Amino acid sequence: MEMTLRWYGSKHDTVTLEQIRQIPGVTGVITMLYDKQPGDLWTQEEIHALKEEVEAAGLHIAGIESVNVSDAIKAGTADRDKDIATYIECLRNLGKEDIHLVCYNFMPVFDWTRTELARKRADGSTVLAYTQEAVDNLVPEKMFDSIASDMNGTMMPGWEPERMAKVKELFELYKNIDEETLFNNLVYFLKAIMPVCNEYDIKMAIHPDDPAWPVFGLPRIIRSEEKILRLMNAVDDVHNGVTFCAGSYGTSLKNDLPHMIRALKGRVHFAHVRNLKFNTPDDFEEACHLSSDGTFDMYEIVRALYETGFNGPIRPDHGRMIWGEVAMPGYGLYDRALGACYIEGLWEAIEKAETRGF
Ligand code: DNO
Repeated sequence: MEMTLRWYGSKHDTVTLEQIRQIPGVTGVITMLYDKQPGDLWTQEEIHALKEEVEAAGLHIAGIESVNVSDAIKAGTADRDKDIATYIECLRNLGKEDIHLVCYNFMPVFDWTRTELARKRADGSTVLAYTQEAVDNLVPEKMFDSIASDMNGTMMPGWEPERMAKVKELFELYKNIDEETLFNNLVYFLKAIMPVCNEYDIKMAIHPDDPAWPVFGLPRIIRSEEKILRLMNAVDDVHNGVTFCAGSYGTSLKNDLPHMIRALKGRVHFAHVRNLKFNTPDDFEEACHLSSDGTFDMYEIVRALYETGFNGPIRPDHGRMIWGEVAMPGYGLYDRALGACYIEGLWEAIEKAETRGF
């Protein structure tokens, strides 16, 4: 595995490449062209410039999160083939720049959904949190306003103001799309892009729906072992793979995370490792990465990755806001750096126990 950190680019991130380089064990970043809208072309020159900037800081691009998929592709409208052609061009340009991992999601309208971005915990840190009750009491158009004020002056991924201005229109677009149609649209998209992925050895890694159930009546299809395996079988190519996001699949306590990792052996290309603390099954908050602080057994999650031969990038995921840091909620430096070291410690202990035979 390679330890990495997500970085939003020098224009948007409060964390610098120089700081990332000093986190023990971190050698790569997961990044993107943050100003691109879904459906935009990423030129080779733009990708090259980003790559040079990262490499000048002594790091490398370990993967892209995300080349976002347009609503035309997700909803299967008349424009989808045009957008797929552009997506293929983006992949080709990434491949030419020697980038071989692309994370994406297939969630309609909203990317990940949290109802609080700064819930205060007993130790004074603040974290992202979710309660089903809050979602049930909110009209979808107000969702953006309700979180915009907590973004600490940053732009949250998946919550770009341009997109949110069109929320009503987007809901209209998905009015007649059920889970089966969305699934078929995803398969259509994957089948169309597999040739370029094979040509350039680009591993596509779908991010699960977060939370792992339908919100605001929108269909959500990547949320359980059964559903993700169905997708793996529908397009049975190693380039059709998975971002195993523990915190997203883990929102449903029915998901047995280590079991899922084992079931997906060979298809997990990227891992987001983080912990959640459930107060009730409908109310959870994002803990620090340690097992003892949350609900998941992080040792078992890392062990399942190790035992299935996972050799892609891992990134610590959302961190708490601690030590007075002001950053994009979930994406500050300090707590994610602590998370990276903790995961590295687990990995080293598991690896040494395995190779030394105790
Ligand atoms: C949130 C992230 C997601 C993720 C996308 C992948 O913090 O995990 O926004 O990057 O769903 O496309």
